[in-house]
Amino acid sequence: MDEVDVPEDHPRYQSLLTRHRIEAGVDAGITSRQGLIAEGRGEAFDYLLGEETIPSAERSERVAAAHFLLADHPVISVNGNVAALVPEEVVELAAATGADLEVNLFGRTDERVAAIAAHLREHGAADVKGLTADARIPGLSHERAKVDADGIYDADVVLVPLEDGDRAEALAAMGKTEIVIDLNPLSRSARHAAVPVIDNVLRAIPNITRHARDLADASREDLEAIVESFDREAALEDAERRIRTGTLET
Ligand code: PTJ
Repeated sequence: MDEVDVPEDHPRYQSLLTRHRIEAGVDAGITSRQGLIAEGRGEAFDYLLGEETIPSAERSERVAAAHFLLADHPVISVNGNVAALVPEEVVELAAATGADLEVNLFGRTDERVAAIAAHLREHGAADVKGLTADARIPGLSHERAKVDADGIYDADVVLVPLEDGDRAEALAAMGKTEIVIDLNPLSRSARHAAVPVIDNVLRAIPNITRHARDLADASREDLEAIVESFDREAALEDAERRIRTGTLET
């Protein structure tokens, strides 16, 4: 995909680049048309958050990295927006943490699953799951229930970037730890996540990778201490406060 021809000093450079990537994702059969709407919604929240990683999100990102490193089988779930926005970055996160990448779509078609898997391989992924879809998440009636038996179904930690739905609850009911990246702290997924990361996926994925590399030699005890000290309610409240009042936790 070609990047858009926008001068880097344009005040909305990042936003225009992001929109272009989503548009190009739709043209390439990777992103759904609903993905355009999701992007618009995300942008509005990002604008109110100051288009930066707020301190509580940075803490959530470190906790997410610790969960990845403690996990027996971590999986990164990839949808059409994630594939368009951060293909290389999810491949790097998977490499830094030993996680699997699995395509999981709300608007699932075989063509789109295949296009996303090919796109991830072009960006360096060795193995992409989600094509077999030989297991189901209990209690979900839509297409996101379709998962690989040796992928999300078997995972103990699942990273779900960017969706607003009921999968977080269903995965939690299966005993999995769910890390959700979503710019909306009021979204259903964020509110049900063990670790809500209220940040743009463009910043959150590289940040989690950086923390994972930084924690690569940490002991299990240290990683567990990071996980146990996390306050998910405070992370959600802090992001909501920033959006509503423009102020951060003191
Ligand atoms: O590729 P598919 O078929 O699986 O479909 C994916 C979409 C995103 C279309 C589908 O999951 C959907 O419709 O999602 P929603 O209900 O629009 O929710 C998307 C959530 O992600 C919203 O809460 C947005 O605020 C948030 N969001 C949008 N862009 C970003 C984001 N969060 C983090 N980073 C972003 N760049």
